[in-house]
Amino acid sequence: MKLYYAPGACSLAVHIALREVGAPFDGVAVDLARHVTADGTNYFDISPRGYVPLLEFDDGSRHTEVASLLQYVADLDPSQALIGAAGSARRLMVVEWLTFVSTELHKVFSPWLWHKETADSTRRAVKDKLAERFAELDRLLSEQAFLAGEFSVADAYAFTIVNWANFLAMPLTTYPNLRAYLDRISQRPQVQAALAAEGLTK
Ligand SMILES: N[C@@H](CCC(=O)N[C@@H](CS)C(=O)NCC(=O)O)C(=O)O
Repeated sequence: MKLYYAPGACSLAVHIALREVGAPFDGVAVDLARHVTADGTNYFDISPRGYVPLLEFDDGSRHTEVASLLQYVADLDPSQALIGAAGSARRLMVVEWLTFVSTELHKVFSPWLWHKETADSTRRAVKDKLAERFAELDRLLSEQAFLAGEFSVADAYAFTIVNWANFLAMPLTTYPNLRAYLDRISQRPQVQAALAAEGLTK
């Protein structure tokens, strides 16, 4: 299996999950500014939308969408510790949070805050929306360590996306529980390994 990724992009969530479940994979870095891989392949020939993450199976089939890939990867572990059994309340909670991160965080940050041409009014509205969502998470995380009980793929996704606030110089100082949550996740050995492999550790 191959994971197409870009350092620090949303693909990091899938990278973390693959390491957490111990699934063998080869990482292929993509330069998203030019949409090429290290060997010069035009990435649009691999991923028609030009997006990471993309998982390529050994039979050549290709699959995208962070929330779907995370469910697939979590199910590779027979214990399903990162997602819960089909039909369980834990599974519903994890999928609920995956959907929340995808629609209320990931696609609020992206593309708006990454595109310099985004109007200031849009930028302000986006930041206000994110502030509401961060405050909600901060309240929740004052009472629990992770989004859905124990660490799950939803936490790998939230960790990846909420950390973009640092890249975009959005201080998280008013969200101490959210900051502690990010620290807690960053200390997991497989998260450290994924960050190191992507060149993101200091
Ligand atoms: N709907 C996709 C979105 C993936 C996405 O936004 N990927 C970004 C990186 S975080 C990307 O590859 N952007 C490259 C581009 O816009 O050309 C998913 O959930 O996987």
